[in-house]
Amino acid sequence: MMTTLEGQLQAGKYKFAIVCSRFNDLVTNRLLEGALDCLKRHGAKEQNLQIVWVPGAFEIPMVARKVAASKKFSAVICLGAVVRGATPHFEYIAAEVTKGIAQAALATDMPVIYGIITADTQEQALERAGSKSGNRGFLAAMNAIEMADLAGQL
Ligand code: INI
Repeated sequence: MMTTLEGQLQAGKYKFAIVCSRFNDLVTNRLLEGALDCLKRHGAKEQNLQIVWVPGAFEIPMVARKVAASKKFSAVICLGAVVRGATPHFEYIAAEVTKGIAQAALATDMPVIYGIITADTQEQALERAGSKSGNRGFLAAMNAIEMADLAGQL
């Protein structure tokens, strides 16, 4: 008989850490609001939520990995905004945070969710943080709930 595994969107029994970067905080505060809104609307309890601030997206992977390795949480949600400037800085930061988040998940066997906006302009970033094109923080939290539940079944 065929069996199917999939995570349910019920957050009540899970603990979540949110690693959020302060750089571009006009955008990241909105991502954080979206993530918290999603978690609470899906039943997460306030006492089971931990927010960890870091200076910039570059710092997210190391902190996410440490938080994931503590095994105190069911999933770690990473929120940041990398906005293109006049220099190649953007490419370096975007590449490192992307690779680092994947490594944090693989190294700890823990859902570490990628809620990083990469955009050409701050306007584009804001569009993805709740103004025009949804809120990537909300979506990241939704993915975290599903993955926390799926990981529990594996
Ligand atoms: N950090 C970001 O989160 N977003 C950016 O767009 C960004 N840019 O473009 O410079 C950025 N830089 C800071 C970086 O993440 C580190 O905090 C800093 O380099 C110290 O390690």
